[in-house]
Order: sequence, then structure tokens, then C-alpha cells
Amino acid sequence: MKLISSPASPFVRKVRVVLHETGQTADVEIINVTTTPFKVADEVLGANPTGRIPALIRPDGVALHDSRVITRYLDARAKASLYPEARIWEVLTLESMAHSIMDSAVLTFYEGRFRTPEQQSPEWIDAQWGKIAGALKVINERWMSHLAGPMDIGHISIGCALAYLDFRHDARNWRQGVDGLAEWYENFKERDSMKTTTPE
Ligand SMILES: N[C@@H](CCC(=O)N[C@@H](CS)C(=O)NCC(=O)O)C(=O)O
Repeated sequence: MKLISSPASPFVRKVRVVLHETGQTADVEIINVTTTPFKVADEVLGANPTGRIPALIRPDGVALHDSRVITRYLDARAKASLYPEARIWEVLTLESMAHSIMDSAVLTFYEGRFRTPEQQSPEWIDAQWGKIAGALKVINERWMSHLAGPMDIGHISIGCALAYLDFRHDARNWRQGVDGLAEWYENFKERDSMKTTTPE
């Protein structure tokens, strides 16, 4: 299989962490591409008409996207139980919250990278950060017992979202006021799957 990738993408990283955690790294060739919302790489468009990464090309040539579909496919392929039936709605909600954090964080980064200073909106950037901060507060208040339990896709998604905040939005100091979550992440980031997928 081929994974259309970029090391900096938190969505790609999530897929790569799942590959490591489920013992499937040898089955996938990582194809790193340079792609932006304005200039989408051909390999990306060929695999995903909406021009986003990651996309996973299966041996039969079928391309899967987005990252949530890919990780669910990989979990089923490895029978890894990252989507436990007994708590599936909680797991999917936690995964969704992590994706909302990643969406806001990526869009905020794009605002600075791809738009001119005149086009950039500080109000919009603050609103995006407000969504992130609100989600972190709720996770810290209500989800720590889940995060203390056996690892599922929720843990991996939150771990990759927090890693991206460190990577692109370090100056925002997301740890402030969410001590439990910050402490949890200090352990999570030491996993081999996280260390080996750290963007340079
Ligand atoms: N919901 C998608 C989001 C993927 C996504 O936004 N990827 C970014 C890279 S981090 C991208 O390809 N952006 C290009 C664009 O928005 O045109 C997923 O989970 O795979």
C-alpha cells in the first residue's frame, strides 16, 4: 500500500502512529509530497479529488481518504481493537474533538503561511484558537478517566492533535490551565510510535 503523506500533517501523523501501534509499517510505502491548498500535488489529486492528505492507496488500487476512514480500515485489517464496540460512541466523540482541534490549528497555520498580512484576520485566528482552548478545557475536565484507560483511537487522535499544537503553535502555551491533560501528554509523547513520527 502507499500512503500519500507529508511529515508535518497531524492527520498523516495519526495514520502513521496507527501503522506503528498495529504493526503494519512494513506494509505501507510512505510517499511524501509537497502540496498546498493553492497548488495541490498531482499524486494527491489522483488519490483524493478534494486535494487533501492523507490518502491510502490499497493494493487493489482503490484510494481511501480521509484519515478517519484510513485508520478505521487499518484497525480492521490488523484486528487491533482501536475502536472498541463497548465504548464506541465515546471513542468516536473524542476522536472527533481531536479532529476539530487539528482542523482549527491547521487552518490557523495556513492563515499565516498562505495569506498576505492584509488578508489575515486576527479575529478569525482568535476564534479558531477559542475552539481549541474550549476543547482542551473540556477534555481536561471530563475525559481524563477515558484517557487513563486502555489505548484506543481517541488517545492517538488527541496525542497527535497536542503534538501539532507544540509543533506549530508553541507560543500559545496550550498547557496553561489544563494540567491533567498536559501530564497525560508527557507520557503519551514518549511512545515509540510518537517518537518515530516526530516531524523535523
Ligand atoms: N479531514 C481530513 C483533513 C485532512 C487535511 O486537512 N489535510 C491537510 C494537511 S494537514 C491538507 O491536505 N490540506 C490541504 C487543503 O486543505 O487543501 C482528514 O482527516 O484526513
